[in-house]
Amino acid sequence: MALLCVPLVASSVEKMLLDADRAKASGADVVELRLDCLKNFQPRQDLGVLLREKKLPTIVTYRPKWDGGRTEIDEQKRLDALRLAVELGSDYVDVELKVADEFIKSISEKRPEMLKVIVSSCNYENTPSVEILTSLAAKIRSAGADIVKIATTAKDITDVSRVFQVCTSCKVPIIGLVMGDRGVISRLFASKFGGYLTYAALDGGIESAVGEPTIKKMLDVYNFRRVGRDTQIFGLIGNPVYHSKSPFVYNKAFSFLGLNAVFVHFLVDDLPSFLNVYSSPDFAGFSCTIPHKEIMCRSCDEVDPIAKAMGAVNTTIRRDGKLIGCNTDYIGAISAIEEALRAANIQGNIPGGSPVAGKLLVIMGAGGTGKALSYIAKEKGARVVIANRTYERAEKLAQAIGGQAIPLSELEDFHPEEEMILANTTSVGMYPNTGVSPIPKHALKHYILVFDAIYTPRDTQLLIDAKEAGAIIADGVEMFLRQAKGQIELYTNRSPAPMHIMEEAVLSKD
Ligand code: NAP
Ligand code: DHK
Repeated sequence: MALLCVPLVASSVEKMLLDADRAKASGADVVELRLDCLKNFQPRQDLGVLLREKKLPTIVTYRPKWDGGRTEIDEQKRLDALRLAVELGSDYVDVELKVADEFIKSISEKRPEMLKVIVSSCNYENTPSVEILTSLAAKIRSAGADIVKIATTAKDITDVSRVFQVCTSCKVPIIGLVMGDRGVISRLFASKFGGYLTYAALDGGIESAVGEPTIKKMLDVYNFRRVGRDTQIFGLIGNPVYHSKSPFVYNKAFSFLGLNAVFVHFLVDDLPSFLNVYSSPDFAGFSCTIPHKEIMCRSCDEVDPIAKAMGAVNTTIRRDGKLIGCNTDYIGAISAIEEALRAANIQGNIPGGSPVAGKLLVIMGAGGTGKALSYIAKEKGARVVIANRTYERAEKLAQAIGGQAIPLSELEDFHPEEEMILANTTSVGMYPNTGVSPIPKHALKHYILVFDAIYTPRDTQLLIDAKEAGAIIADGVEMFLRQAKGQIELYTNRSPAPMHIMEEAVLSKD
């Protein structure tokens, strides 16, 4: 299992010691002293205190400015400080490949038995080919590394697969890290693909490298300690995607069910390329969100007939080497709306049928969720109007389901009837752009019920306005739980899904 290391990047020794205590309390296995972050660093005095007080195995790193370090440092003084760290009992030192040979020779006389030298190579531009990375690992090894460290930068999430390949085949301990918000899975899956150690920030906003999740997220959201070589991987594909609570909620369900599985965020730019690269059985299934549901429908090997009719897939499972697509959004959305109408004793015009039957349902949005909801609402007897920013998409969807289209910009003056139902399936009002609504508040008085698919935040501006306008509201958390039920039962092959665990998780403030 990979070790979890927290880099300490404080500018004073006192703060670094406090952070070291917090890192231990947060569950770190190792801390890294980034000496280049210290202001007025006094090697003998400061290293003496930092290493005498150490409560966890410690890596001493003194990154030079020419390799991404924070301060200009005289090279000899820098290497002297690293040699002093060895003398004072550091468990590891991290030294750059460029100076590794000279440094390792210089400590050979008085090298403590327990010391491990990490020889690192950082690429802040890109992630080279497997061939280049493999020869780099060999070069680092021949420089005398006890632990090979290769850090690269992700331009696309598929870059990480090359570092996974190198880690899996490396014959000595290796740290493989891909920096950037498209490289996060290199940290989450370090234990699965043979990494010796990975890094996590102590607090948000003080990452030592871009895209470095906090240790709390690694442990509480991504179940880092439960990931091993045989762990099944699931995740949500999207862009944006880090707003989603699915990983937090689904990993609670996996843990409750005792499954060796993990669910993560996949920040994906190009869906076909992602699916082509991460096509092994290890990648057991994907949820899908903005903006990939329609492309996912065309990318699966087989698609459930309802999802195919909608042209949107939000759920995929790998079976016998095939990616099977279906849709749980439609059940999630329509049942949230129907539940709210029934709770208000509002019936439809078909005895015993859906309360939306006969009603005019105005759907804002013509993307994956808009398609799913309009399809099922029509099936249930509602009259559907599609309002969308890109009018052509509204027209195309309205034609497909036998409804009416209207430009979103004209919706505020659209009220042919009273007692209409309004549904938002646009991403307007979703974190981090909260406080905005896709429709002016004054238009809401014409609606008996307003639904918002967005669930981060739960109380969107649209729902706040709708409540004040006196409408019944149905929120995205209700939809999330209903669509999640179907996904969890599919991913775990267990039924019913542990809804009490999932509801507690989605409503928790974490
Ligand atoms: P999608 O396929 O990308 O569709 C996005 C829709 O939003 C499109 O109709 C798009 O209009 C519209 N849109 C985006 N930005 C806009 C803007 N600035 N002004 C007006 N319209 C805008 O996304 P999706 O997968 O359907 O998801 C849509 C939303 O529903 C997301 O917020 C997602 O988180 C949420 N959702 C929640 C759940 C849940 O479980 N609660 C489930 C599914 C979806 P154009 O066609 O003009 O681009
Ligand atoms: C959002 C969607 O669009 C759903 O279809 C997914 C996901 C869940 C989310 O976690 O935000 O199934």
